[in-house]
Formats: sequence, C-alpha cells, structure tokens
Amino acid sequence: MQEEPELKFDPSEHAHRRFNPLTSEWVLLAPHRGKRPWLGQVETSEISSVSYDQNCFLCAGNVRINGEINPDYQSTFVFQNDFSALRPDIVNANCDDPLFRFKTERGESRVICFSPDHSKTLAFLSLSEIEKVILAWRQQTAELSKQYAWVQVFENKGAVMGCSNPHPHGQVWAQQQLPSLVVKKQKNLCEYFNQYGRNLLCDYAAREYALQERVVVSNELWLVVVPYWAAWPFETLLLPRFNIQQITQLDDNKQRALADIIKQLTCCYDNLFECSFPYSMGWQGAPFDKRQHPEWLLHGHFYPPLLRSASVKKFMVGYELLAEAQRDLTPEQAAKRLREVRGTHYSTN
Ligand code: H2U
Repeated sequence: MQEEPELKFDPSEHAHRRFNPLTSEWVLLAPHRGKRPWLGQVETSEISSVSYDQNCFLCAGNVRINGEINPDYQSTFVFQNDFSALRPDIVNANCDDPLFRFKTERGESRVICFSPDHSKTLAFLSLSEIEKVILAWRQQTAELSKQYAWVQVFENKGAVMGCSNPHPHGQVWAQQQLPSLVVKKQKNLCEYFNQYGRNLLCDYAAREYALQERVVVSNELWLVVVPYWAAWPFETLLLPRFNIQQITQLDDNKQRALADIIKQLTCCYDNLFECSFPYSMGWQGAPFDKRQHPEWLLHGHFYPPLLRSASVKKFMVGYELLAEAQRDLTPEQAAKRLREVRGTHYSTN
C-alpha cells in the first residue's frame, strides 16, 4: 500500500491566523489570494517637483486659511491647527448612561511642517534635516505632556491616506484621556510584564533581530520589522534596540541613529513601487500620567495602504470590517521585498 505524503504546514501557502499581542486581535493570512485579478480603483502618488507652491497653505511666507502669514521658516515650523479637533477651552460634561455614555475631551492639535521645501518628504531630507523633525516631535511632546496624559505624534502622507496638503508635514494631538487603542495596548503590555516580568516589545525586538526574517533595515540602535502579525501589506514597526519609554527621553546620539533608520525605511518604501509611498505613521510610548511604566517601549508604526503597485491599494472592507483583518502577502515576503530595494532613492539613480 502506498503511503500518503505527510502534509507539512507552509505559512506562505496555507491559510492561518496570527495573534497580535499588542491588540489581542488575530489576523487571517490567506497567501494564495494574492494572484487574483484587479479591475478596481487605482491611486496615484507622484513625487512633487516644486520646492515652493504659491497656493500652499504650509509654504513659508504664505497666508493660511485663517489669514495668518507663515513666517519665513528655514527648518521645521509648528503652528496651532486652524481646524483643531481638540481644544483647551472646553466645558466639562459627561453622562454615564450605559447606552449613551460620553465625556468631553480637552486637548490641542498642532501641525508640524518638516521643512520649507514643498517637495521634500522624509525620504528626500538630509539626515540633519530629519533630526530636526525628530527634535520637533520631542519638543512638542515635552511641552504638551506637561498638561496632557497622551500626546500623539503622527503623519498622514499622500492623498490616499487623507492627507489634505502635499507639503511634507505631520501633526501632534494632545489630550487628557487615553484613546481606546492606547488603553488596549497598555493593558496587553501590562499583562505580559506581570506574567513574565519582562517588557513585551524589548523581547520582541530581540527575537526579531536574532531571526532577521522580518527585518527590513537596522542599525546599532534601531530596528524596523514587518511585524509577525502585520495587517496592512507593508506595515512596519520601528523599534529601539535599547530601553526607552518615551520620545522625550531620546538624546542626540539616539536621535541621529533614528534619522538614519527613517531615511533608510522611507527610501525602501518609495523604491518598492517607484512612487512617493503613502502611509500613516506615528509614535507611541508610555502615557504622561506621572506613573512608572516599565511595560512600555517607545515605538513607531508605519501603516502604508498600497498592496500590489503604486496604483493598487489594500481595502479593509467586507471580511475585515465584519470579522477580522486579512492579508495575502505574508509578512516575511513583504519584509524580503522591502529589503531587496534598500539603498539610495530610485529617483537619484
Ligand atoms: P493633514 O494633511 O494630515 O490633514 O494635516 C494638515 C492639517 O493642516 C489639517 O488638519 C491644517 C488642517 O486642519 N491646516 C491649517 O491648520 N491651516 C491651514 O491653513 C491649512 C491646513
């Protein structure tokens, strides 16, 4: 009698679910679905070619929507968002009805222009210019954290991510209460710390660095991986290889090494589909609640929407909205593809 060949699990072929320990959510991997045809929506993400645009609200010397004139800034420039989602002058009110619960929220929203040059995304800035952006993130967080428990630094890049203006910029939103995703992350980090007496993300960074399978770029102090549990096709997690809880604790040396990693990563992203790669990115660290947080490690998330090319994005729709996140390309394949396009920016070759 002929023996049945033993079926061996192949993560790049067989559907399986992976667990995200930061969110306690699972993601379904269906690698074989990557070959399906696409006749749907197409995106464009071109690199801007002008250093100054007279119609841009963020360029130096131009008038903003509220009539204020931007200074002739030479480096980074921060201003109070003229359409702030969060404001410091709010009345206090709340309701505990289990079905109609609310609490008013006090806060501030600011815009951070990365440079006066309208065309220079992070991938095109010099290392010292990227360091100035990081310094702005540090300084804004230091200032706002005196009053607010949560300071969210982020960047929406590209029209596909809802970015309203191509001039390279990010935002910072500060608020009194911890937002929902942060509460969830804090709970999971705490549970791991209480169970193992160790920091989840420190452990994860060390394991990924040793494995190298999902590493995209690294240097002596920082590491970028496509996380094992990534939901978005080319999602990455930027981790320090040292213990640090908050962005305000960065020093100049760590900041310099971080600028190098950001430059490397954003060049990989642009090189992948030879376009100005869209994404939402942001930093998360321990809340500013005057407590010790040994369970936290500062980290950055990059969530790019593109799937197959500069024009085809991943849609989080039917199954994802109703059941759970799902991806075709495995995180290992995504990391390999990003690694393969490391190096100088494609537009300079
Ligand atoms: P996004 O591109 O991520 O939307 O951020 C740009 C922000 O800039 C946006 O929140 C603000 C918008 O409110 N803005 C001003 O505050 N003043 C302006 O004159 C234009 C845009």
